[in-house]
Amino acid sequence: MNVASLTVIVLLLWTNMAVRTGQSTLISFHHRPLGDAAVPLHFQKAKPCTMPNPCNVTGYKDWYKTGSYCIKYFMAHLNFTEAEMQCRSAAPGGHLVSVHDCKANVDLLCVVMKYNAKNPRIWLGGFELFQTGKLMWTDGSPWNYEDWVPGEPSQRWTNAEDCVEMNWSQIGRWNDHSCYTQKSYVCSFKNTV
Ligand SMILES: *[C@@H]1O[C@H](CO)[C@@H](O)[C@H](O)[C@H]1NC(C)=O
Ligand SMILES: *[C@@H]1O[C@H](CO)[C@@H](O)[C@H](O)[C@H]1NC(C)=O
Ligand SMILES: CC(=O)N[C@H]1CO[C@H](CO)[C@@H](O)[C@@H]1O
Repeated sequence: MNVASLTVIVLLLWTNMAVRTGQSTLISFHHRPLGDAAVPLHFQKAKPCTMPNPCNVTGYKDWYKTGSYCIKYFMAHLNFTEAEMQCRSAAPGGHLVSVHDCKANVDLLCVVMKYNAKNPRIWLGGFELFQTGKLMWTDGSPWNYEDWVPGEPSQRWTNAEDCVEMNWSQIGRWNDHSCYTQKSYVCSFKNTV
């Protein structure tokens, strides 16, 4: 195989990967999270899970359907606000993902592990409202389910860690973390079909 065809194959692979993950730049593949890089990674095997079905909405068939939502993993590392803004432009009615039951949490984790099992920390759409201890979702849906790492959220009523991430320390569980840190994220929109 000559250099030219090898280059084409590498480019094709990359394009494919970029399309699959919704990436538009190469940079994010090398981007390390800021601030939380010191957390040791001990990879535990996620329990086998069944991938949710594709989202049956034209133009969003690379999203997955869980409950009444369609969700998609994005590998780029963004801070909480940027990630929410990106979700709003990714789909009509798009927001960072909200989670309302155990099944949805498992589906969500399954999608994340499929795309990035090595670094599965993601933003969820949860945040604490102005140090009140009250947690909300960016999509405005009710806060009616939670699955915290034991001992978390550790910074309620402070402004240190006001945003909710999944898979710090325990697979599939939630932690409050600084909204300024940059992580991958999952977007969702309500599938009315
Ligand atoms: C997907 O949507 C189309 C059009 O709304 C419908 O005809 C089809 O049965 C749906 N497929 C699945 C698997 O739900
Ligand atoms: C997120 O990043 C944007 C752009 O760099 C910055 O303007 C904003 O203040 C940041 N917000 C948070 C919460 O980190
Ligand atoms: C990046 C990260 O925190 N990954 C964690 C995901 O969950 C596993 C299982 O508990 C942890 O070991 C990883 O540290």
